[in-house]
Amino acid sequence: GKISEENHSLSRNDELPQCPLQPPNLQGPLDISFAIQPQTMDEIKENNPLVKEGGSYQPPHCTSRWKVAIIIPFRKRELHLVYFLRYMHPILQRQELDYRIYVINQNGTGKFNRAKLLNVGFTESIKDDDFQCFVFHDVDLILENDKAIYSCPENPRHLGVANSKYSYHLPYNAYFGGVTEMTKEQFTKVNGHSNNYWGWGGEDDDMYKRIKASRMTIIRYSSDISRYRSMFHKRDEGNEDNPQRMDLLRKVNLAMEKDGLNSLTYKVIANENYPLYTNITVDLFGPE
Ligand code: UDH
Repeated sequence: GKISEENHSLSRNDELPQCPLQPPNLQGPLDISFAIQPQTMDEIKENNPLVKEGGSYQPPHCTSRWKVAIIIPFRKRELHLVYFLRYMHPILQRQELDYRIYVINQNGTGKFNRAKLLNVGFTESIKDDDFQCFVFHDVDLILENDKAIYSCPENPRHLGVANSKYSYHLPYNAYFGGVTEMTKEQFTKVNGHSNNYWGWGGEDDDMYKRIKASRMTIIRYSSDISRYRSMFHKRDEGNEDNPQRMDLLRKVNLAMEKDGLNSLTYKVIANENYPLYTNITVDLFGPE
């Protein structure tokens, strides 16, 4: 029955030693190219035999120190997702994480809402498992150095420090975009992301303000390891500049208590375990 199965996996886990603080198989700087042919999902699966249905992994020889949900906001970026899975699965395994990849796919053609998708990913993933921390990860960014470990941080961590799109420089000091990581406690303390940013821009600055208003500091790895290569894309349909973002940003400190995880409404259209990731297609109830 179910109970004895659970007991079995628990006792097996208990016998494994904790993974070392420094994973032994990290490679450092990585060769990332988008010029090479994309692989098929079947090929990527073959190259990652230990990844389980739904896109999860646990190190076979040790108990991971960190249980991490990777949350990807998504709509119509299939090719980016192929490269993401191809490059990121091996990196996350070398980092000896206990992880699962969630693709949160916005249904329909209405205005895109990146931050609300991230809130959905958080809310849905904690129904599956006891994740300790959450990496909010754009699909078009690939880590170029596996020493930037996606470990659960003691303070909210900005990972998208050096991005090829910005000539590997932080565009501004208060930048909190691209890839970020927060523990469950940190994320719930700020009431998650805002749900009100429809279209492009501002939602990452909003989160920066929430963190500051909650008296937390932001940490970063150095730019030589927290490096990302970004995949080229044209402006997406349905993600035009949001003209309201400046107004919204002025009111973060007042609004954050009522706008976030505690006001999140959505409808799950599909929740599917694919071989390399969990796909959650969601209706966000957009303004149009
Ligand atoms: N995303 C999708 N589909 C979309 C839009 C966004 O999957 O249609 C996701 C994807 O994970 C992407 C992330 O949301 O990596 C952020 O996308 P973005 O297009 O908002 O951000 P990016 O910085 O592009 O990649 C900016 C477009 C040009 C900006 C010009 C500013 N004036």
